[in-house]
Amino acid sequence: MKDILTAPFVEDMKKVTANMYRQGWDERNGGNISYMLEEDQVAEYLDLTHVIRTIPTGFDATELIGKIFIVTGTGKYFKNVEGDPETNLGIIRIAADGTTAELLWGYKDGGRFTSELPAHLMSHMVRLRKDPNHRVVMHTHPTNTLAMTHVHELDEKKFTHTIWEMCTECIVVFPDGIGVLPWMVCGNNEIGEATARKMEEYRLVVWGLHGIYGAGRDMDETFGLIETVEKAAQLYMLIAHLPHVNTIRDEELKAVAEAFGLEYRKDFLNL
Ligand code: 2HA
Ligand code: ZN
Repeated sequence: MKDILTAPFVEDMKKVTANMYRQGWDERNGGNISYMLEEDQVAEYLDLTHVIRTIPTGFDATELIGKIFIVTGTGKYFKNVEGDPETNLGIIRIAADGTTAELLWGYKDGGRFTSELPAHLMSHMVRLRKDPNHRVVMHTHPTNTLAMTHVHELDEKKFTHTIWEMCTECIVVFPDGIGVLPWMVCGNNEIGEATARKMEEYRLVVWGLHGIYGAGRDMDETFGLIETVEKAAQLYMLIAHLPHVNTIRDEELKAVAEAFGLEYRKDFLNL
């Protein structure tokens, strides 16, 4: 059996949490990540018949029975993952009842998965139906994106349009746009269900006055989606109060999307 601390999926979690912390997006215990792993991949490092303990999830994830995820721990700080992955991360498998998580590794201090597990697993279910190669759900509190939700209408069409308008490549990175939820209580099944409903249409979901969710096939893609929104939101916060002399017009956004042969939210442009 190989040493799990050398596993590429543990390395991926260490690198991305450290990077997100350095961006200033994940203060204290802010943010959480879940990454679906292949059984074969995990079997190189862990005895899959050995369950350390079971933890109820509080919701039904029948579609994910047998699936294995590496997930950040509740109350844990992104800044500490790199130095002590076994305390700050856990590897769980959804048990045969669909409502229990079997802990295979991690949460060494008796901890458990993120309080946002409902939003994560419900989003995984929806995204896997859309794309069998989907693997990662990421939640974080990017500063400018969050600032923008204080001063911009929380309307999906208007929010996406403003972000697309900020830099030419936004429409190329997320032609499917950005879903937006109003402020809601976090950490429960209700916000999980609302997030997953948005994931039917979008790989990005903004939680008003809280943060953002991204979904993708790997860490780079998912981080890249969020990073691109955050860059555009930063531009918006830099220019919103200044006279706008130049802008990318809707015909130009359409021209970029067409030049890249993309299916995009045509109804989000005013043409
Ligand atoms: O895990 O970000 O939304 C802390 C959070 C909850
Ligand atoms: Zn949060």
